[in-house]
Amino acid sequence: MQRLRPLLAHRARPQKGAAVILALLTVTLVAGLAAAAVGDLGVAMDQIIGRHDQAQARQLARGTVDWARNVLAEDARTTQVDHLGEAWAVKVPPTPVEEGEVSGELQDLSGRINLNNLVQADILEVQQFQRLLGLVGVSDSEALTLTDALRDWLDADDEPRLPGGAESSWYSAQTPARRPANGALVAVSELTQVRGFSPDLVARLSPFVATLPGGTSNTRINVNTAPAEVLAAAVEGLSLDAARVLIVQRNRAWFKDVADFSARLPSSVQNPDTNGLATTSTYFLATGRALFGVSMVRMEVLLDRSQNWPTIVWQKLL
Ligand SMILES: [Ca+2]
Ligand SMILES: [Ca+2]
Repeated sequence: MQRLRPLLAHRARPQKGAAVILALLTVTLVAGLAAAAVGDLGVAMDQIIGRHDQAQARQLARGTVDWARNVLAEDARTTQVDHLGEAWAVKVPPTPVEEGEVSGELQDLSGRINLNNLVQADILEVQQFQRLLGLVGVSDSEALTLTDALRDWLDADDEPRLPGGAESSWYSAQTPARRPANGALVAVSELTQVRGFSPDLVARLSPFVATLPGGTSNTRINVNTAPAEVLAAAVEGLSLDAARVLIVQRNRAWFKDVADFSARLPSSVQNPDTNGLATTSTYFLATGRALFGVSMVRMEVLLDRSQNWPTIVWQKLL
């Protein structure tokens, strides 16, 4: 019994989180439906059932995103550290509301490597990305070429880096011809446009990378939410096996701060560079799904919590 108790205490947390979230969700959705009802008055005459359901479903999906922003704001107000045992990390399962159903989840994107940071000439981030490529099975020489090509895709100029870069001279000669973005990536899927990034490689990288705006200081990697591959890529000398051990330990006791993380690294890691690391998260992807009558709506929103109230960077209706 003695040994069981801490385990049970740990398990109890997500359930409490779920209760809090469902309570918050109900409040937001009722408010959302009331707003939708008022909005309906002006267009009532030309509404057919399908369009009405579509509008209600959209409103419900928006409600789940408002809910997500509330949960994140509350979290920022009450905690200094972000980890996967917190209320925001609890998925809302399909939950009946009125004539429909909603579900949603928040994904932390600060536990990933931000591809857009590669445009800066920061050697640490370039090496982190190259280590990540190695971890998903890319050879060292190919990793160098891929990194050059990606940095050319992102940077503003049209001068190919040597030896592995590619700019408009290369892309315009392809079939079909295309142009490098010479700017930030918005979605990870855009990576397939960059020379050398096959759909298969992009699929292998996808769980570990993000395309976030903002400079390095906003997109430090949260060691409390990063998967083992990202930790191993982020810290030179940390093997994937050692990173997996750290994650098991993290599930029992979250890293209080970056110093705590450094202290718990294996002795094989000498003088870790912790500049790009954090125990807090700034960017979250909120996904809301709503069903109303005959309509289903899925909404994705990128939220920036650098101020306490999360702002919307972009939103997509799917
Ligand atoms: Ca937190
Ligand atoms: Ca360029």
